[in-house]
Amino acid sequence: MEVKQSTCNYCSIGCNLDFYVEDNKIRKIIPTKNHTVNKGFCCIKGLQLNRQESSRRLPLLRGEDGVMREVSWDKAFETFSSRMKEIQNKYGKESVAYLSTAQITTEELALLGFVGRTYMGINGDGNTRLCMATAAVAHNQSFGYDSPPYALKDLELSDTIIFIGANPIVTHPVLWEYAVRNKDAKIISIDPRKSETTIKSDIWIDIKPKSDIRLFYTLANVLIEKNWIDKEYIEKYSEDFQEFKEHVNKYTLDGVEEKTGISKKRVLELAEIIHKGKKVSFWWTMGVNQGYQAVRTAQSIINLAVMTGNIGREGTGANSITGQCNAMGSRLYSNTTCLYGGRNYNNLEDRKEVANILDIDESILPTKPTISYGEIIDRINSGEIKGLWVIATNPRHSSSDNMKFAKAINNLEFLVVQDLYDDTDTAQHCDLFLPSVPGTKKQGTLINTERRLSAVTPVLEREEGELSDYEIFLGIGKALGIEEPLEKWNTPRDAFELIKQFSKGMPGDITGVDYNMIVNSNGVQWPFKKGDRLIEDERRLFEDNKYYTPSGKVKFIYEDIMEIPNPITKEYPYVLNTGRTTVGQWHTQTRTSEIPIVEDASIKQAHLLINVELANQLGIKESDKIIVSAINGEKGRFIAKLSRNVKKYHLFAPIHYIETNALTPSIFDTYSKEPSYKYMPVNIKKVAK
Ligand SMILES: Nc1nc2c(c(=O)[nH]1)N[C@H]1C(S)=C(S)[C@@H](COP(=O)(O)OP(=O)(O)OC[C@H]3O[C@@H](n4cnc5c(=O)[nH]c(N)nc54)[C@H](O)[C@@H]3O)O[C@H]1N2
Ligand SMILES: Nc1nc2c(c(=O)[nH]1)N[C@H]1C(S)=C(S)[C@@H](COP(=O)(O)OP(=O)(O)OC[C@H]3O[C@@H](n4cnc5c(=O)[nH]c(N)nc54)[C@H](O)[C@@H]3O)O[C@H]1N2
Ligand code: SF4
Ligand SMILES: [Mo]
Repeated sequence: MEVKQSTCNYCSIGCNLDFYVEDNKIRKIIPTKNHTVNKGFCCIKGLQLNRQESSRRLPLLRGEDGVMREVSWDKAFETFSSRMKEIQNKYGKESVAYLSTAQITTEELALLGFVGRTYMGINGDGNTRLCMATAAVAHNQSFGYDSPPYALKDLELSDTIIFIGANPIVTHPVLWEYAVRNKDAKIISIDPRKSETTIKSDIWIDIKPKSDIRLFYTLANVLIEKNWIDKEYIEKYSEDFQEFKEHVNKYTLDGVEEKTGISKKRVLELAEIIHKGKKVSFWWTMGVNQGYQAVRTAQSIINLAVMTGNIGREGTGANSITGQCNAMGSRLYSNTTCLYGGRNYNNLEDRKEVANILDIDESILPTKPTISYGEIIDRINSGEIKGLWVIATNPRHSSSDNMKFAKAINNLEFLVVQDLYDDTDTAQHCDLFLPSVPGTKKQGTLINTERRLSAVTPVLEREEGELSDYEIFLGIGKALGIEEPLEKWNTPRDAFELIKQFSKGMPGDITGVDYNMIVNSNGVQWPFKKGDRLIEDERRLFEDNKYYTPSGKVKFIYEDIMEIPNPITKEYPYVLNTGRTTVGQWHTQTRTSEIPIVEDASIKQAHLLINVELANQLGIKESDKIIVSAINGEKGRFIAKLSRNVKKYHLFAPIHYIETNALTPSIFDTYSKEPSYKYMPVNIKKVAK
């Protein structure tokens, strides 16, 4: 049997797996032994990647009778091109847009950004906006570049690990293993819900939802008052600390309990734990990123790490954990929110350099970042956008306030969906369906949560007619008439070479990475410049205390705390929280519902965790049918699951069911435009029998 090593394309850990292949079938999958990242461990999703198969080989086109019929790839590309051009000619260039993903390879994202943003001249945003936009903006503003600073190994080296709005036991099980291997560390989990991770932590800080920023400003104030700060570090390597100090002065211990639910005593204890820790690391995910004041909350964590000197050393860091397999590839190389490589659309030098590399005229590069995911949906509903291309994401299910997307579908003249499956909640409504092969038949690069480039290697041969997303983008590009400029993009390997050139001189410089270095290997973290030698397998940033800001210093960034924009009311007295619930289920379940062992263990219907006491008060029993109504006017049917792990005022719905996002708000962070998925006033009612 042949054995081929490749990278799992579900979550951002980027586990490496050995695929045992015979007769073009995957017979067995085993986590790669001794791999730096997953050390012979992985989760159920990686072990079942053999189940991932496209539902069809050829595209489907909706006929005038409304029926979808198979067509040739040539016909599909030609139809895409003519329909999109027709719409652009009639309503203007920006009447077409795309929504993409962080679940395809970096090479594919770069090519999509070239065809879509540069040549079609359209807006295109990724589901990364729903996920990592907050961390990206926080990093850019504070560090001067979108740069998660850590190595996963820092979890093993830390003496105090603080998880904030992160549930890695469910969402990043391999990352949790790093924390578990560290027998000496104190683990603290800050989450309004008693999650799987808080149960296993030493301390649960049961914070009121969306009050993290208040807790962190108060902690900063206490640490300053007690002189528990690293003055030398602050003075030498940071800027704007004085102003920050004055800012947090007003966030005293008085009132902290009312705002955060955490008593003065516990805040003091937490301050002392941070002070006494020699290597304190902070790890945050969606409980922070998805909020109306999320960027400033993320920065309040960065500020704590910097002021206590817990950054740039082993076991420390203000560390944002990414979500999807290629969040970092999408953030830096999709040509959507920044020009390739984290460059600036307005910087003439950057523009010239990228145009040179691509051998095109600088003037055809986009001149500004894309409008956001939410704005694209709004513009469909206002009639400005008429053509939409959806790639490897399922917005009918996953977008916030998702009935808005349902309405948008009706407003579109042409909807194209490019996915593995033709029956996703979004694909069911499309006019043209473009099937891509799964990751097991692709070649390219993923960039994991610790900035590690790792190869996706085709473990299976493709059958006749099967195309990868890369080839679909090429096919579309050629049908649009982009011939010569695409000659530089013939293969994913060509794209990889272009990506390397985009990175030159940037903080994420990878000019020293030869593609062969990331195949059958431990991968390579960025930066890795030409001439660099791989001495250490696991590296963190800022060990030299130099940041990527113009001054070279890390910036203290802060702001007055906002009032909750959608507070609870008498009519909607409970807060709805949402998130992941099982290791086996992945987002909208299109992929993981293929896995029998996951299906057998999953609850089939949308359900809601309700505090036992509250349920008693409302006369709701286990598995009763209930109606949840939200302040946006939407309603949904759920099954009640009684739990002692949620507070009385707080309800929790898994995101894996389409009903949940009918109830999430159209409220976004000011700077990142990431949706505030985890806070929505709702009410519940038992369905009369
Ligand atoms: N099995 C599985 N794994 C996954 C995924 C999946 O779908 N399934 N998705 C992947 C992706 S793309 C992502 S982005 C990650 C997400 O990974 P996580 O962020 O770990 O997952 P979530 O469940 O969305 O949210 C984490 C926690 O935030 C808490 N929270 C809610 N509001 C607040 C608040 O105001 N403050 C604080 N401190 N906490 C709050 C929730 O109660 C929840 O326990 O998971 C990745 N891994
Ligand atoms: N209420 C609530 N909603 C949320 C969140 C939350 O915490 N709460 N989290 C948000 C976050 S962080 C995220 S990341 C989003 C995720 O939301 P989505 O991106 O909509 O979720 P997925 O189910 O992963 O959808 C990915 C799609 O890509 C397809 N696909 C997989 N591989 C490939 C490929 O190689 N090529 C192509 N063409 N298609 C492929 C899959 O079949 C699937 O249909 O959900 C967001 N929605
Ligand atoms: S989903 Fe994440 S943890 Fe599970 S095997 Fe894949 S990369 Fe590893
Ligand atoms: Mo995500």
